[in-house]
Amino acid sequence: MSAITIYGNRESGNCWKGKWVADLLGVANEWVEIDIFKGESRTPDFLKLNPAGQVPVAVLADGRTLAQSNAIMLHLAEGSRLVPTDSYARAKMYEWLFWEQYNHEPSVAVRRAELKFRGKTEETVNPALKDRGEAALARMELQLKETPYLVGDALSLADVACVAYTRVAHEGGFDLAKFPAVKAWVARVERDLNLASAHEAA
Ligand SMILES: N[C@@H](CCC(=O)N[C@@H](CS)C(=O)NCC(=O)O)C(=O)O
Repeated sequence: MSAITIYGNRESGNCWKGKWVADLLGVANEWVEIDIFKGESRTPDFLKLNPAGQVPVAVLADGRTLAQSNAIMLHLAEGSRLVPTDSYARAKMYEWLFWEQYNHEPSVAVRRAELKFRGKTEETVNPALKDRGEAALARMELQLKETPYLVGDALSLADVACVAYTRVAHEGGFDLAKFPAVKAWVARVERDLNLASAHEAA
């Protein structure tokens, strides 16, 4: 695949996903930092790239644009080892991708954003986010007690999507010690993606 440009924010797990996949698969990529806290994702120029006003956005070599972190990963990883060839395994990967966006990110990532960037405290943050986030981590624990990766024995986009905010879950007040299989999987996937441990860096 030819080079892509990723418009992203360095604090955003959604933005890391496409960068990690491009790096792992050897797709040349350029990163353009967008300061979402200063409104740079709402300027007229940015809205031409993504009318939804969100990062990440990928711009392909021919100028076409693509938003939504999981769509960007899927485009980059088409035909690669990160997408299972077996149709059932591939559908299980999609199951995790959709689940991540509806159940995991809206609790684990949002609680982190509230505490880390929006000035909320353990006292003022929406109390429902903790229960919902822990339920999401428990769902992953159930699977990862059975298999080393979310879909069987091999790394797939399901792992890349779900690890993005799980590896920084402690910044949202979640304790991965309660989810030992998830904790071991985070270390495994970080190794596979050639990432330094986010937990130790914290
Ligand atoms: N479902 C989208 C979510 C994108 C998203 O929420 N982006 C956030 C950063 S993580 C953003 O751009 N926020 C700034 C804004 O909405 O103005 C994806 O997976 O790409």
